Amino acid sequence: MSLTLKTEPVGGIILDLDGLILDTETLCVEVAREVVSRHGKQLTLEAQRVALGKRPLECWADVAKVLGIEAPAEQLLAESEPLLAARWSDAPLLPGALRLVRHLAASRVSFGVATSTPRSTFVAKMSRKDELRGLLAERPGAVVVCGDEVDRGKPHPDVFLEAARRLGLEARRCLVLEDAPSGVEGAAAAGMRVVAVPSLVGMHSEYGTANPAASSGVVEILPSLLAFSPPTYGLPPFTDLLPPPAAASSDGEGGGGGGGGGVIPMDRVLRIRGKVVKGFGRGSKELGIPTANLDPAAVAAALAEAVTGIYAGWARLGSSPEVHKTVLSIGWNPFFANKEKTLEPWILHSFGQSFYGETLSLVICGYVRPEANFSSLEALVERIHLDADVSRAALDCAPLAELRDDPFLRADLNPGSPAAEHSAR
Ligand code: ADP
Ligand code: RBF
Ligand code: MG
Repeated sequence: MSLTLKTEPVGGIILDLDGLILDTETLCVEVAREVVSRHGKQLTLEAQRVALGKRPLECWADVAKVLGIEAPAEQLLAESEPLLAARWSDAPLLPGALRLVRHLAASRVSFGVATSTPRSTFVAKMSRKDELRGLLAERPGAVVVCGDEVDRGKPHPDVFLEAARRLGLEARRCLVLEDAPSGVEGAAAAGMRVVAVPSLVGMHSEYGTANPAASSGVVEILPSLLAFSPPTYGLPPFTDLLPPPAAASSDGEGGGGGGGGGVIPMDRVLRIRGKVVKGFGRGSKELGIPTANLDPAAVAAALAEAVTGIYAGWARLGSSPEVHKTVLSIGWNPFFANKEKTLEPWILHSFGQSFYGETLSLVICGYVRPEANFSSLEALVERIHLDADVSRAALDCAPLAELRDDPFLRADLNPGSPAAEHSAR
């Protein structure tokens, strides 16, 4: 993998749809489980991996081959279609997707979509996504190339080459954003550079030396679209970062990694309430940074929904009226190579004593940066302090500042109150 821009400036962006913009993978996996179980099989990760990103019939051919199902792919596809048709419009947007598309449109960067999805399914997927549909498909000059509009599907380059042609761009000036190995391979075969944003846990290794075909065009691997920074490719920076550049303190440089030095306000705020439990016991001891671990049941939904990274938010402990700023990490803590995904808030307040067993309420509203590895404990600690600085400043800015008064934090802590709750702002 090379981080150089290579020779050509980026002239435009080609986006994949499924697994990059829309979380259709969860839905497809559920339906695929149901269909293969009718044929006496269990869906494996390997079957998911090979099928990912391809056109529907080719997905089923791969799944049948990997699992040894004798029924023809056409039949499996026909079985899956009614199960999926009713659900396409429910597929959630992935974190950072709408923000990126809004930004590309507003800053007049050429962009289009190259998807394996057939046109009729694309329409179904967009049916309740009015803003996204407007930006992707209904804007003057919009380019959406669907899987049934080209001869060969991914991992062939056809869909990408057609998107470039319609955008009026040479392949070498296109940057492709893709989650699936088949898509990365197709984009590389088209002679394009690729930012890989893996959608399946553990797929990072796909883009290393283990799979050269899927790696040749990869210039960067990101945990989510929230970590994408357009200036890396000579494109205009996001304008929603907090604190706004003019208001940033002079010593705040290097704070955020979420696209260039600031905190990204989240479209979907996460609200969590749970009891504080014992963690790894190394926060205070090894780092001098205590992190309050919550009861696993209380954080399960947030762990499933949130992409890994460092976040900012508001915290309230027990029935105390005070609401404090907090910074937290959600992920695998690469420095410590944890085996479980955790959510660990460092509350930016001196309590003077521990508070195990108390109820902690959290409103998580800003994305700071992706998780990282560090060459030393000192470097990790220094970075966490920078995260705290940038989060403190960002939480003083609208729209994060208002969330200090979020009703979820104000709710009286009676036994009937929900343990966790998610809602759009
Ligand atoms: P553990 O691994 O058990 O979580 P830590 O060393 O990370 O232990 O310390 C976290 C504990 O320290 C919390 O559960 C809480 O009881 C206490 N604590 C004290 N001050 C803070 C703070 N500002 N933020 C988070 N936890 C704190
Ligand atoms: N651990 C990492 O391995 N990489 C990180 O980038 C990282 N960032 C963190 C940022 C914040 C704000 C906090 C509170 C923790 C972070 N940690 C990170 C987690 C740290 O390793 C964790 O608190 C310890 O493992 C203690 O359990
Ligand atoms: Mg801890």
